[in-house]
Amino acid sequence: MDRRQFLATLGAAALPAVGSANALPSERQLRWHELETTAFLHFTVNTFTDKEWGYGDEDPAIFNPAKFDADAIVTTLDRAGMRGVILTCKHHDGFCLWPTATTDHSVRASKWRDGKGDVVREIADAARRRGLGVGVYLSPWDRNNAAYGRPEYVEIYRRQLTELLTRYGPIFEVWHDGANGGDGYYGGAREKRTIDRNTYYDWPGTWALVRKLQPDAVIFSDIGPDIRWVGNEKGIAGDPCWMAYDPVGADGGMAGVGNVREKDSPTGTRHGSHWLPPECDVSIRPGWFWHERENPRVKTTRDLVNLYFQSVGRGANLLLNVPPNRDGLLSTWDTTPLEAFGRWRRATFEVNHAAGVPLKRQGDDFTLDLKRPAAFNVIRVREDIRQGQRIDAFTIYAEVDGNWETIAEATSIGPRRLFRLGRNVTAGRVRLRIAQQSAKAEITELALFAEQP
Ligand code: FUL
Repeated sequence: MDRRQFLATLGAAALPAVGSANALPSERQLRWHELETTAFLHFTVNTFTDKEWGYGDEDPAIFNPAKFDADAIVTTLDRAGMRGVILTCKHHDGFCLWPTATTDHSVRASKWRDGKGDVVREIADAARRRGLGVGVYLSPWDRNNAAYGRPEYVEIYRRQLTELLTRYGPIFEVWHDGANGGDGYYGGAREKRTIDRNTYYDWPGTWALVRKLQPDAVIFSDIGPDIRWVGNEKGIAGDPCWMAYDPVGADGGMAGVGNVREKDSPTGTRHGSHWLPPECDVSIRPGWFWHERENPRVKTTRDLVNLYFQSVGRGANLLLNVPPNRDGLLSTWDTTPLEAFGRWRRATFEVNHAAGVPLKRQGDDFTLDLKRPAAFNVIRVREDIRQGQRIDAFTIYAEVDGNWETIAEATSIGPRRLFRLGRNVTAGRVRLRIAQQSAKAEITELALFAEQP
């Protein structure tokens, strides 16, 4: 079964007719769009060895985050406005952060909590206590496992996934990265193992397992089937940003996980046949794991705000990585800009000057009549994505002192589009005019905010 055949098994809600110019989102994708920002936690033996990719021969005893506090971590993420948390349950080094029955290479063999701990459980419970979704990252590439490269490993991978999807309650997202194969420890073989990225893992079989165990979870990979990689690790979506995407492989052939022409991914495919919205994964630090030397290089609040506009502001979701340190806590280097980002968001989006004001439609014009002029410098627009992404171009005008001025102009909207005007506009009437659309579109929100410091 290839990707197209697999997608065909998902049913009508997830899949418009192949070749349709108007791909539609599934209910699980619609729920995901509402999250806007989620957090990534990269945490494993690498945190203790100062590596980004562990070889697979790490002694599990080194994993000992003595002050690990899932509630403290999740509280910070919540304050930053993150609505979900995706944990690296297993990275390429193969060390499992939960007591799996599939390998001895896990927290069970560590010193942490005398081998009785379970990082996945503690993060999942803490996330649920604060109302955040729980997601799992399970690296397909496993540099520890002796069976890697043989068919048995794919069965082990699925058993690991089954444990994660049956023991920890509802999972909102399952994340499969595209780094695959190469040299590793592999149970002591210490050799290079190459796999065929398109066939080895039988991804459709794994996705079917996820659907069976967690039907509400979205599945992320370079090619979906629900959420696509945005094609860069900078946290930046394309402009325009189309939710539909028909990926092709790096060489122009069939696409697969770890085999996609990434320059197409930020923008997607206008009139593509599948709704496959982008997720922008980026780390708050240069690396994905915590390294002391990178402490002074943590992104600033200003960087995070810019990223928010370049990802969420273009209709994508932002997946921001914040790596716990060797104590098992987030460092104040990270929590300070994160909490400030959260404050900025709450303050900026608290007052919508258009709240309660009807958005009147006349032809392709949507007008807000504020009665009393309001000052704003951020605009949020949404189109009704339940009927697909229909708008190709639009302009926003404001009536300032009796004159209509153009204040913003863009192409795609989708689930949302944010504008940072860079100046304050005081207007009594604001109008959005659709300049081009593939079918009659509906604007569901035109909101006006004043950015707070
Ligand atoms: C990639 C991995 O190789 C990186 O280490 C990181 O986990 C990133 C999110 O995905 O494929």
